[in-house]
Amino acid sequence: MAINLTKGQRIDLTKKDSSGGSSALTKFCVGVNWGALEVEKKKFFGGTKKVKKAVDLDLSCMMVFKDKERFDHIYSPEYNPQALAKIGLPPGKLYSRDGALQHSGDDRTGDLDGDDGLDNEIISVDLTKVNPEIEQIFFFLNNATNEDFYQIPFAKIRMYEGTPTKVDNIYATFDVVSDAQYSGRKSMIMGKLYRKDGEWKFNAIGDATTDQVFAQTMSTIIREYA
Ligand SMILES: [Ca+2]
Ligand SMILES: [Ca+2]
Repeated sequence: MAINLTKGQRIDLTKKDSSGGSSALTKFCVGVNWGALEVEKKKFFGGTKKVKKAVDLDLSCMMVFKDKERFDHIYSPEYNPQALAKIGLPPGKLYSRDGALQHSGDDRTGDLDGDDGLDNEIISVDLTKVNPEIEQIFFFLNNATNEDFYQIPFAKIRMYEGTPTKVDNIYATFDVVSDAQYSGRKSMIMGKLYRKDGEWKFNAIGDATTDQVFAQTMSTIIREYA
């Protein structure tokens, strides 16, 4: 049964097999599923009607090396490379340099017709391929549109075995928008994978930050979490 994560919870990445033993969870997906907004719009001849409004959440990832001076990143290649260069950031890409993590691509609307049960942005992880000098992998979420997380009808994070198009076994889930701390916030640090005594573990950080754009979230991670 899937673990229902609460903010700040730390878990081992082990799974029970059918014979009662346990093994390390090394290949899995981290996915985010979210819904578009429904807003009231004034009709021309009076009255209102409900219309859908796209919500563009961006799932990104930052990998921190042992020395905390070198990093690798996954964020949208659609972010303006000139604007990134001005603040010292490399262009976006959808994979990690070691090939261990791969992003499914930018979803810019969320579910327009209600919860489809599928994740809108997914990062596939293979811990066996992670560069041995990388010790922390942060997952974070930014809203590229204007709403705060609390207004979004649903936003759920989960870790599961399978592929971006096929969910085999849900390992852990984390419900983002049910918490009032997300009111007024457009950025959150979801959690981190980290090495401890040679084993990978996960910390469901779940902190909303006051950052407005993803680059600020990255510096918050380096400054306060790495
Ligand atoms: Ca997006
Ligand atoms: Ca969905």
